[in-house]
Amino acid sequence: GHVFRLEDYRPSDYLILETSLVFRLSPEATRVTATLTIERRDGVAASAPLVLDGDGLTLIRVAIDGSELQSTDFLATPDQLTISQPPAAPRFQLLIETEVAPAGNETLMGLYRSNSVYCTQCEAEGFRRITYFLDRPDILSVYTVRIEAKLDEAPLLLSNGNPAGSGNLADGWHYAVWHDPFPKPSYLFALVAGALGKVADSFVTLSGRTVELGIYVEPGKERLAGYAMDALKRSMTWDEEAFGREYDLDVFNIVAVSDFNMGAMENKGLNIFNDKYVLANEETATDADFANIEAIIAHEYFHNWTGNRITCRDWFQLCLKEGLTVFRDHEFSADQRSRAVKRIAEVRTLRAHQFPEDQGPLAHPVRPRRYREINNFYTATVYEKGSEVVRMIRTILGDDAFRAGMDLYFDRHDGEAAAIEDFLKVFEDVSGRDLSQFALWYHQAGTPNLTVSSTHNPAAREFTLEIEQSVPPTPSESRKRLMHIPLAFGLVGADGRPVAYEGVEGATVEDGVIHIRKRRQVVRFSGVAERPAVSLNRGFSAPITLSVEQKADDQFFLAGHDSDSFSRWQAFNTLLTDALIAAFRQILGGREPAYTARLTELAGKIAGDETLEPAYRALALALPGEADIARDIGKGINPDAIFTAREALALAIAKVNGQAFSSLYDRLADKGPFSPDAASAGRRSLRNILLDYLTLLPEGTELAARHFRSATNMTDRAAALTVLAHRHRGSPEAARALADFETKYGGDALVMDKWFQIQAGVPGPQTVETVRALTKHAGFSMANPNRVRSLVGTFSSANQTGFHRPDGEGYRFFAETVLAVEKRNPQVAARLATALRSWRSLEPVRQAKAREALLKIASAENLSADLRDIVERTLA
Ligand code: B3K
Ligand code: ZN
Repeated sequence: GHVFRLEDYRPSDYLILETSLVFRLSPEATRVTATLTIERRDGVAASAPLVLDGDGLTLIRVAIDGSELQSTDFLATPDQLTISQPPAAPRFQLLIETEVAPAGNETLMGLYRSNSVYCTQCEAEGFRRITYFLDRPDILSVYTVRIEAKLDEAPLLLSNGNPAGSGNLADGWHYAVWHDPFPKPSYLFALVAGALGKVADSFVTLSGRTVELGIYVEPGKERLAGYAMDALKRSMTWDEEAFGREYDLDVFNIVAVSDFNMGAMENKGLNIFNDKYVLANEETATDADFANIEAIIAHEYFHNWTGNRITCRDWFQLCLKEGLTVFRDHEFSADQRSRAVKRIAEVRTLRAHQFPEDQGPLAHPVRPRRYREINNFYTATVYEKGSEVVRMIRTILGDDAFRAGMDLYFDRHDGEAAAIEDFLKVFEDVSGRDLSQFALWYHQAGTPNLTVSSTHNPAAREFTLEIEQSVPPTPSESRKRLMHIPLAFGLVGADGRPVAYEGVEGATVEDGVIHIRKRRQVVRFSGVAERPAVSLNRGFSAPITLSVEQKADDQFFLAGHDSDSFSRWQAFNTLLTDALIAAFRQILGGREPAYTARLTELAGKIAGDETLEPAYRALALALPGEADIARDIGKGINPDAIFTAREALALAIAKVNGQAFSSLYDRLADKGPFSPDAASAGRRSLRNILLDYLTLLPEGTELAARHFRSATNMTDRAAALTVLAHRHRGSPEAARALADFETKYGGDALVMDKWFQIQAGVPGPQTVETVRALTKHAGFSMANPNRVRSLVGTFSSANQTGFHRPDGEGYRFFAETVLAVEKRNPQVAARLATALRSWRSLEPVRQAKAREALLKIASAENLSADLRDIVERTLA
């Protein structure tokens, strides 16, 4: 396949100032007439050919300025339309008529049908599946869209912008016209047509304009859209308050569809969502679902400024909109919920998804320099690490200068397609700082590591930190440059208070942040009489790994007393991880794993500490996941030994704290009506993690079954079902609960996803057979991304012992399934295939089997560009 390179960017010879589209919708043969106002860029020779992108298109006709072109005037293939001699005039009108078949489109890119609703997905390069176009994000055009459809088939006709007329046509057809005054790139185009139910509301902006809000869902599901609407209005208010950003059209619409390749899409004024991130009530959605809905509604809405008003010059700049918008949605959730809890959750996600990416064969910089298939770069690195980089800019500049920089960014680049350099420049301009070393965070892949050791000299009253940075090699980047790492820290005294110091040498230290810029820095704090415990990377100020020589006493002390709540959580989490890794080694050495009472008792103390929020306590009690432990071990991974170590620690904690956990569990029972708010969700999460421990003790199965039966919301019901299916697998109680759940929710595909997911996650060698059987279940479909991700995605990326079965059966099933999915939907298949990216860290037997599976995929015939790219990079 062709490799696209950042350095090859050049502006196009032609611009498309205006785009008028007429759709005559029909499932098998939709006619699309595009009339494009084309302008030759200044200085471009009149002889420059006009080359438009297409993808699988059928051309009907082409005309320029009203006259039909003869077949000798152009060259059309399904993937390109070339007009080798455009008119000499600098501006002309090009008319293109194409025909597309939405009904058979299972790629879910371009125009397709989901539950007989016509909808579109154009990012990144789907618009070229609708008409020939300069399908690149730096071509900004003003769109007018007329949609014609049969009234009974599609009573609702939506596109971007504001409504601009509608009416009836002959033979039971009707039409609607939409006009979007804001020039936009083609990837933000959207169309929806069908029979949908509507939830309506309105919002008055800061300057007093009224915006009509609509959320469209499958008819009959309107009552499930209330939470999403509430989240939307809160997002609109928040963006005005936090960033001074007001909404700019008369209407804002959201449509929920059942077949969608990712979470949602920020099309201008017409966001299209995976219905999983819209539909919710207590009966069908867990607290995690509510939190995701809130975050994704906010994320897509925030794109209106970061992505739509200011878009990307080219796809290498994807993080310009994605990293920044993730940062914005993180801040929104932190403000709406608990900042401390949110931060811990973010870091857990980053470590679970981005760290393994950055440490494996698919590692790439936040701003990549090359790609073969852009859809494979919507990654945790671009999104999550991209967000961390924006956060570091704020840490370095401080809140006020950061906000001033953002204001300048909106001011300076509104209406433009910008690059990362433009983004960094506004912060340099407002602060006078030099961010050139910092910019490496965008350009260099890999997770930096800091090795830290400390000494205290009481006689000299000096405390010294020795800090050394390294950045591991990543694919095609073997030599790394030194980074600028903002390391937030605290020196904590025996009373838990900050230890004062008089002076500091060896690094710039500002506002509790050490600026690491060199390979090795010795930071000396003078006037320090007592030896402090050192709390490092507070608030996770930098997305790095730390190797700290720390006394266990200090670590225990920080786990109980660090005033930075993130670092306090981290201290306990590190103690747990260290103990689990030691146990893993004991198990491999044929010994029984052993855990100290000091550790298991601390778990009890945290659980019962009423000064801490319940959600925080729940996060502390959640043991590091099997994959987290594997990542920290690094190589020679035997997932079965990790599983055994982790189960033994859970049991040890349960045994020591059984009584206390049990009475806390009783006290936390929900009283009163359900509320999805963060505090109530936090209490449920603490109670459900206590359940998890308690069911390891005698009569645990009965307790879990009772929890399941008495649950009055999906959070508790799904938690109990998980415990039963995972910890009490094979028990009659587990079988009964699974059957009950299926009977009750068999008709609700989104709820059944949880049922697939829970069974796909059951640890142990038998699960591959269960999952294989479930692919034949009536509720399962290889064509629906949510089903595939729930069953096959969960099995391959969240079931360590099941997927990594030593005989390779998990991998064989995986290879077959990836290839089956690929036939319909290459994008989803490629994403699924990343589950094997860490294959080289496995012990040799599994490693060989995993490689066989990858080779099997690689050698399949007619492999899509999407899947080929992932598999070849993974094997390289
Ligand atoms: N921008 C979209 C993602 C598009 C993915 C294309 N393969 C959703 C989002 O990040 O908001
Ligand atoms: Zn986004």
